[in-house]
Amino acid sequence: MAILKILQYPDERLHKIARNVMQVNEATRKLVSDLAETMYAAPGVGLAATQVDVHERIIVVDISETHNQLKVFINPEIIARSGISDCEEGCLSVPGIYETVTRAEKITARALNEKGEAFTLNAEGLLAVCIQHEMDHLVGKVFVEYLSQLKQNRIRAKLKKRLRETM
Ligand code: GNR
Ligand code: NI
Repeated sequence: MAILKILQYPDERLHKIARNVMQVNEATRKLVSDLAETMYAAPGVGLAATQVDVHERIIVVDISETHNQLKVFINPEIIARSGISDCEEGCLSVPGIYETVTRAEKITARALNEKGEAFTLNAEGLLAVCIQHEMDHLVGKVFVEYLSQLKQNRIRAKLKKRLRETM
């Protein structure tokens, strides 16, 4: 297991589009376990492979406080969505920034697990928010892109300044 480096916004690599996993194998499972370890160490409730500069459609989510409800989604799709809900979101790639984003309230996701088996999951609340947030990462979208251009510019300037100060 290894803790991987999380890309920090604004890094262009966060905007790459991930490709599908063709075969779920040992290398996939190693990456999943590293993603989980990196998410728990951060700590965060989700992590997408994109955030560690691996551009494959893999996300991990665990919204439990006890860190024992890991959910792995390989090649995830949202096959149904309903309702709308506002949630204050944060992102491990955009540290210290919390903003409200509007998303579907309930979703049905379909994906493969770490054994390569297909499953579907109904989610609502934080779990639904988190799955949508992570799936956005796989298509190169960071949550701040839902905000006004003015807010995005401010966030970018703030994080660039912070990066300079810590180098
Ligand atoms: O740790 C995280 N918390 C969070 C809170 C509200 C909405 C979404 C998230 S996901 C985030 C981890 C992360 O950046 N995943 O990509
Ligand atoms: Ni994120």
